[in-house]
Amino acid sequence: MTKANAAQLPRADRFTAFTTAWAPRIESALDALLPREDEAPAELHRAMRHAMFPGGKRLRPLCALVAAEVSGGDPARALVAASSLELVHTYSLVHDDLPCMDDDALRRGRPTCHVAFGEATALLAGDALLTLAFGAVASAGPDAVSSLALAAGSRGMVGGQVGDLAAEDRPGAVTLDELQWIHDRKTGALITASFEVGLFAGGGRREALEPLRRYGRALGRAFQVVDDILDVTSTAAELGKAAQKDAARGKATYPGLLGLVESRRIAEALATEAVALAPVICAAAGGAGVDSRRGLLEDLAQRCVARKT
Ligand code: GRG
Repeated sequence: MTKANAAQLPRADRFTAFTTAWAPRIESALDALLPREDEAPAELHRAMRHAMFPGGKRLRPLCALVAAEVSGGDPARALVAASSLELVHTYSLVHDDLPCMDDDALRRGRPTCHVAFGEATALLAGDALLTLAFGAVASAGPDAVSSLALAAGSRGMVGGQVGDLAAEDRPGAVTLDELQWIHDRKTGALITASFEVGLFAGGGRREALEPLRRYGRALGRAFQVVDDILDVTSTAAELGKAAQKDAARGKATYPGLLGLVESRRIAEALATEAVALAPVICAAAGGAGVDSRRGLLEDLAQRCVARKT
């Protein structure tokens, strides 16, 4: 989408229009990155593709491309690095679904990777997706690689997953602060890194980095609170994954601790916090098209809380 086109759209449509323009390019970039199904070892490559296509919302690569755009960089330059975020995210879903973790049979409306290919192949498909991600993000340079490594590792997503599993052993005893600690790592770290990687890869203005990080943290928190809410209020058919699973596993969640109404209020407050950062990010990035870029960030935040899947 050109800046001229974006400026003519009603503000609430900007993230939708951005997604319409970029989602097919994300699919093509992922398709080009993944080995073909007939390349040996074919079973492993089939499993990787099963996990990756058809995808989900592709939120993390879209966040990276939004970051490139709003920081004054070039989203096209960021496309391969943006795809690395989806590779890491999809690996985490494959491993998260394994019997030793959440033990789920449905993901993105299809049998989970281990149900379709067996546990060993699913484990290795996750490993291979993670490794592929680092090859892809390398195109954006050392800052992007460091950002992704920190977010994906024991100080980020994997650390959050450990906290999440440990919390299952003491249902009812997890505090709100502990829950936020888990969410910030399990979900928030990769979402925040998406904005960092997008700025680095797209060649955006470094002045926008810190406010974009703060935006990413608020968005990541809002996203996981909504995930907790949807687990209670939606069906598996709507989500394409198991529903009503958190309570059954004794997981600590926002609705479990605070109820649905208060959880919804918190998600909206977090989106408002992110929206308030939009003008700060655009001012730090400088350049033309501020209204359009601000609208893109505002709409992305609002879409994350209004989402149904
Ligand atoms: C290293 C053995 C090993 C396991 C790692 C890191 C990990 C397991 C799990 C990550 C934790 C995780 C899956 C967090 C949940 C985050 C979340 C809200 C996932 C759903 O994301 P969406 O809604 O999914 O963006 P789609 O399908 O749309 O991409």
